[in-house]
Amino acid sequence: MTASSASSPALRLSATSYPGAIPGVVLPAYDRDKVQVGVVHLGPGAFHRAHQAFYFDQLLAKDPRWGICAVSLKSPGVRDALEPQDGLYTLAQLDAETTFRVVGSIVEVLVAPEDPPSVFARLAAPTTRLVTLTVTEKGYTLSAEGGLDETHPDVVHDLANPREPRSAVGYVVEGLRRRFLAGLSPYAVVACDNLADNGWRLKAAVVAFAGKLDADLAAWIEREGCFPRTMVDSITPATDDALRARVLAATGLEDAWPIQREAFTQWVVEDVLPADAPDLASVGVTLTDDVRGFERAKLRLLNGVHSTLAYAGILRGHETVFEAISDPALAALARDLMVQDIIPTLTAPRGLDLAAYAEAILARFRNPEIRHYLAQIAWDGSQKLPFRILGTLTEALEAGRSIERLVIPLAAWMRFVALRAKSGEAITDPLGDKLAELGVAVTGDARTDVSAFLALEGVFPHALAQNPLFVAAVEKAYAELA
Ligand code: CS2
Repeated sequence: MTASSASSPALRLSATSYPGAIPGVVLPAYDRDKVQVGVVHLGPGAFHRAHQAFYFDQLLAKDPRWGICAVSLKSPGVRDALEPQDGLYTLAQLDAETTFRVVGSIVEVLVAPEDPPSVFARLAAPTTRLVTLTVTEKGYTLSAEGGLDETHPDVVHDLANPREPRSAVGYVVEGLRRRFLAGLSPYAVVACDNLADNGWRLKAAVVAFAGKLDADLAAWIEREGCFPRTMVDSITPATDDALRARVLAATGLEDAWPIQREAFTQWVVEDVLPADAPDLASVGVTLTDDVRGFERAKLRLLNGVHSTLAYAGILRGHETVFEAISDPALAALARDLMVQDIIPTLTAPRGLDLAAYAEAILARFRNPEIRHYLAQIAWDGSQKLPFRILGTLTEALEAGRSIERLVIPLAAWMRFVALRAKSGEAITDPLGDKLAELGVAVTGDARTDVSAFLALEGVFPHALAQNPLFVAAVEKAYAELA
């Protein structure tokens, strides 16, 4: 390296600079100028860029129709980072083998609140065949009972102002309304978040929302709408400066927002997509009529145990998943939960050996190449725990099995909330204010503390919160975590 190149600032990743990336970096294997938008994605956070955008990046090498218009529903951060990079970003796969890939599938980034008409135009375009979503659990605006939460402030707003929506459901409905009026077929809506029966729940919420505006529209969506259920999986820790530096060193190009993930990635989609949908199977997506089996197994084994490690791990002073799973007590808890408590509630999809699957998940948690912060997984506990733990727990109760271990993540979450609140740290959760209040007020007395948490609106279904066996088990676990 010459003295001048050592001191000159690095080139920023962009359409003109990327061909000059350090050899070995995987580059788009297609002409980006020929890519058309066929997919609108709502919520282009790290997971979307690690996962669905990676599959479309491979698909574009075979078929240029499936470029992505990424729509941020709230903040301009992704657009501000990616626009100067012509939508390009680096995906670092950090595992036994490390690879760096420049992903080119996002060809447009819109910030919905700044420009709703452009979002509607994309949604209503005949060429748009797929709308995918990663808006996290809370983005589905569902009630604890699972239907559309009509009291949610964004839903209330969107029903009053359907042409200026804020919520994902509001956008999906307005886009569908325009297609309905134009005599177009609906786009397929592919929910890619960790919710049990994600597509079904979304469809029910969309139909309920549309029904408040126009009964014909609701009937059309009910009849013609395609909302496959999916399972998505790839461990994607948040981006940090260490990753930015690593990506710069490996590619020779500066990237304002690279993404990191493990090598493992899986996307299972219910096999109901229309014939003119992209050929996802050709890039490794599993299309199946048994998505439920895959989705339950992943949500309960991986995410359920992730949340357990997050809360119990933080209480034991750990920072990352790797540290937590290296703690023998937590490793034993994780394995016992999987083998003794969760697997008995699952029905294995054809070809999946649940015991081997659980072991493979534990091995992924032991990946030393990534620092996956427990604090990141701990976010939004009020939204995640119902899907990750309460389903397993309710079924165990119904079957008369022990729930002794299954209540540990719940009790650990309560202790975590109290710890954060009492030290004045923010709790990242849609119920954050309420949780902070509760956490400050708890006294350590298991009976009163647990009863205050179980009374939280929208987290614990009423019947469960009233079940004496459940209440006693949570109290015991809570007392033991003192
Ligand atoms: C994690 C998930 O942050 C979390 O809550 O449990 O993001 C998890 O890493 C992914 O679902 C893995 O596919």
